[in-house]
Amino acid sequence: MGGSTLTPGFERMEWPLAFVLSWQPTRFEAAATIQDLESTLEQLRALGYAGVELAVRDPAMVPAPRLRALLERYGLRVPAIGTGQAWVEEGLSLTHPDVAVRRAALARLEAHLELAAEWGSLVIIGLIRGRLMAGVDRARALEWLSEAVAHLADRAAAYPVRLVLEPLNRYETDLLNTVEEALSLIERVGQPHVGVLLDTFHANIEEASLDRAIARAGERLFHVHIADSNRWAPGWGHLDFEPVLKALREAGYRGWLSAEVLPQPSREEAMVQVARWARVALNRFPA
Ligand code: LER
Ligand code: MN
Repeated sequence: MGGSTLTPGFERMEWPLAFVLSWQPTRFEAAATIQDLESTLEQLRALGYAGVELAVRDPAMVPAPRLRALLERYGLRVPAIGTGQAWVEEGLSLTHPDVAVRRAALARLEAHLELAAEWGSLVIIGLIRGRLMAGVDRARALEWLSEAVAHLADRAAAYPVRLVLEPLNRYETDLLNTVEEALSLIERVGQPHVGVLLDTFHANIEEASLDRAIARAGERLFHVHIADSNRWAPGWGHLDFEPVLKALREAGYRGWLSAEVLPQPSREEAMVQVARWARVALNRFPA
């Protein structure tokens, strides 16, 4: 397989499509684990995906040369690397009261930057920013977070790699739930290669309007996660994607649509549904 032949219908797609998988077993349920890497990549390619986004707890666990060879064989790119499992599985957080934990989180993200440089990926700062813990007030947590992001942004500029802050819903963190909050931290950091990742599942919970949130992010919108209201594949919940896609087009968005969905009713069926949805939805609103 490989080459540039696309599944019929994908020629007119405005945004390349990716599917989020977890490199290692995880408790984070919206990233299906790669069971058999090669057959999964082959399936993604056959369905017309252009990329696979990888959730990587620790880059030291990833056999980079083998993966690179497989990505080349199936013509897939890695648009972004998710880092949240370092929090979910190990408790690493950029805003932890213990300085040793904060340093470990920062060191882990430095390793993610190196991997991202090799793959040409964005690095996602999602759950690894942590949440407010006893004895830490919000101002202090945001100060630690902006210092950490500024430090990572300096490192990232040298590769170069871009960073994205992902607003997450209130049930997962109490630090940066909306695009507005992410933008104010980004402004504080003041670096052009730090932007926003909008996840339609989180934004549907936290934003007053998805299309206004996209417009507000504007040129700072570097990456998009798609999932329906229930975090199933688009089309299997009740989110109206039409205003979302129109807003992306109006914002001049040129990044990826990366499906971060529950592996329901199975990973394979979710992969097929995302591809089917993309074919219909994106052709309905051509550029
Ligand atoms: C990650 O992209 C995400 O959306 C969160 O729910 C968990 O990190
Ligand atoms: Mn997400």
